[in-house]
Amino acid sequence: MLYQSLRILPEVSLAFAKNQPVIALESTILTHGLPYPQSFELLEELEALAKDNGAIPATIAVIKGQGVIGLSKEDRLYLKSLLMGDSEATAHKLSTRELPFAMVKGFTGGTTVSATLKLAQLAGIKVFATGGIGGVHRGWQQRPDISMDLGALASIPMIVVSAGCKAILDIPATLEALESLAVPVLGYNTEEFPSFYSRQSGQRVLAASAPEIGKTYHQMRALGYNQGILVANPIPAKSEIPFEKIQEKIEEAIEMAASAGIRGKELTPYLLDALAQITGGESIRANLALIKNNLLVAIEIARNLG
Ligand code: PSU
Ligand code: MN
Repeated sequence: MLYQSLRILPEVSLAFAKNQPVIALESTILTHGLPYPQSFELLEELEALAKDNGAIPATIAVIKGQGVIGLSKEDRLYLKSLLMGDSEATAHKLSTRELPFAMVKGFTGGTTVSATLKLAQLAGIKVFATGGIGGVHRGWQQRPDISMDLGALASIPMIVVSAGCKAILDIPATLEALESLAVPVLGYNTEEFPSFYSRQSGQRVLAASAPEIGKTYHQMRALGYNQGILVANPIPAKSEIPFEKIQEKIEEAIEMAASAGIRGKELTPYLLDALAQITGGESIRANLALIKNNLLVAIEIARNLG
C-alpha cells in the first residue's frame, strides 16, 4: 500500500507555481458544522469570494482515504451524496488522531481545524481561514475535553484566521491553554479577543496588522518555532449577536447536551445544531458572515507574507 496519499487540485498547484495566495479551508464545517444544503452553498460562496479577491481556495477533506487539497467536481458530488444519505458510507468527522486510520480504511470525511492543518502543512500552505477553532470546553474541571485544534496549532506552523474560538467553550481557559503552548494569539486590528458570534469576550489580546502578522510568521521561522499563529478577527458588527444575549442560549444548549449525554467528538456538532434551533437560525447567519470575513483577512495576510 501507498503510505500517505495526497491529491492536490491542479488549480491549487498552478497557484503555487504562479505565487498566487493559496488559502486552506476546512470541511468539518460542511459535514458537521452547518446543515446541508447551506453548507455547500457556503462552500461555493467562499470559493468564489477567494477567486474574486485574487486567491485560490484549497478546501481540504479526506475522500475515500485520500487527503484532498482542493475538492474536484467528483469529490463535491460524492460528499453531497453522503450528506444526503444516498450512500451506505458516512461522512466522518476527522481530527488529527483519526486521520491515519481513516486513510488506511478508505474513509471519507470532513477535516477539523487540526486535521486540516496537518494536510495543509504537507501541501505547503501557510494561511488557513476558518470560523472558530476548538478549544477547552466548559466543565473541563470534571472532564478535560480539550480540542486537538490546540495541539495542532502548537506544532504546525500556519497562520489560522478565526473569529476567536467557539463561543460554546470556556474562552479564558482556551486562552490560557494557548499561552501554555506558546501559540501567539493576535487580534486583527483589535485588542479584544472576539468570541465567534460576538465582537467581545472580555479577554485582552495584542493587536496586529496584516503586515505585522506576516512578519511575525517569518520571525517564528527564523527562531525555529513550530507553532502557528492564531489570528482573531471579530465578526462584522452588523452580523454580530451581542455577548450577553448569546450566553443564555449557549447555557441552554449545554444543558440540552448534558441531559442527552452527548460528549467527545459529538459534542461540538450537537451544540452548534442546538444553538441554531434555539436562535431560530441567527447563529447560522452569524457563522456564515464571520467565515467570509475571515477569508478576506486571510487573503490580505497571505499577500503580506512575501
Ligand atoms: N466551529 C464552528 N463550526 C465547526 C467547527 C468549529 O463554528 O464546525 C469545527 C471545526 O472543524 C473545529 C472542530 O476544528 O469543530 C472542533 O471540534 P472539537 O471541539 O470536537 O475538537
Ligand atoms: Mn472534544
